[in-house]
Amino acid sequence: MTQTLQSGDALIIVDVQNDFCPGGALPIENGDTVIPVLNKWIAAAVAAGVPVFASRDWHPAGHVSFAENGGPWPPHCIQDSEGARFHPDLAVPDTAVIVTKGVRFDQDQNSAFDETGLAVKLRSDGINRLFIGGLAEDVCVLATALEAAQEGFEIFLIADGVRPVDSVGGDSARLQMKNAGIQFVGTGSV
Ligand code: VGL
Ligand code: ZN
Repeated sequence: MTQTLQSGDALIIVDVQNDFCPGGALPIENGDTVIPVLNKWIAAAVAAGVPVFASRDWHPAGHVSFAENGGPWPPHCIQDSEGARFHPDLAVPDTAVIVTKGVRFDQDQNSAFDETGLAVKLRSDGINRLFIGGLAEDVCVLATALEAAQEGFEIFLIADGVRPVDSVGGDSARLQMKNAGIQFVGTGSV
């Protein structure tokens, strides 16, 4: 499917941080391969005047989602650490709006819409279509895309700009997104 970015669109880049890439604390296999793909979308968005939002997982030390506290994950994306930085190859534009999540002490926030006010911000900016890519497809991308769809936005998943923590989870995530009416786009046309 080909899609052209236009007024009323936003590009949402989810959690392309060092800890989710090879060598990081919670590495996703080939996680860094989304970067050249998403850089093309970022360039197209900037050229079209379409706003770019970049979310980041930004946990306090000893977060509830860490195994030391009975959570599912190894410690990762600790606030201000090297692992929490956007991958250096990701071309985050100066104009990007950063969405910080995972800061709550009492529970995790996988979705970039979870108590961040992002839906209100996008609506007040006149946005109705979202193009979403990043990491991980079966965790934070999934949660973000599903909540965005629930919020009434038209969603396009950048299918070659996402990678899952595990491939079974990735298949399940695609099915859930498809069932939620989310469309899938490739990068050939951008
Ligand atoms: C994520 C696992 C734990 C993600 C965040 O960004 O997909 N995955 N925290
Ligand atoms: Zn996390």
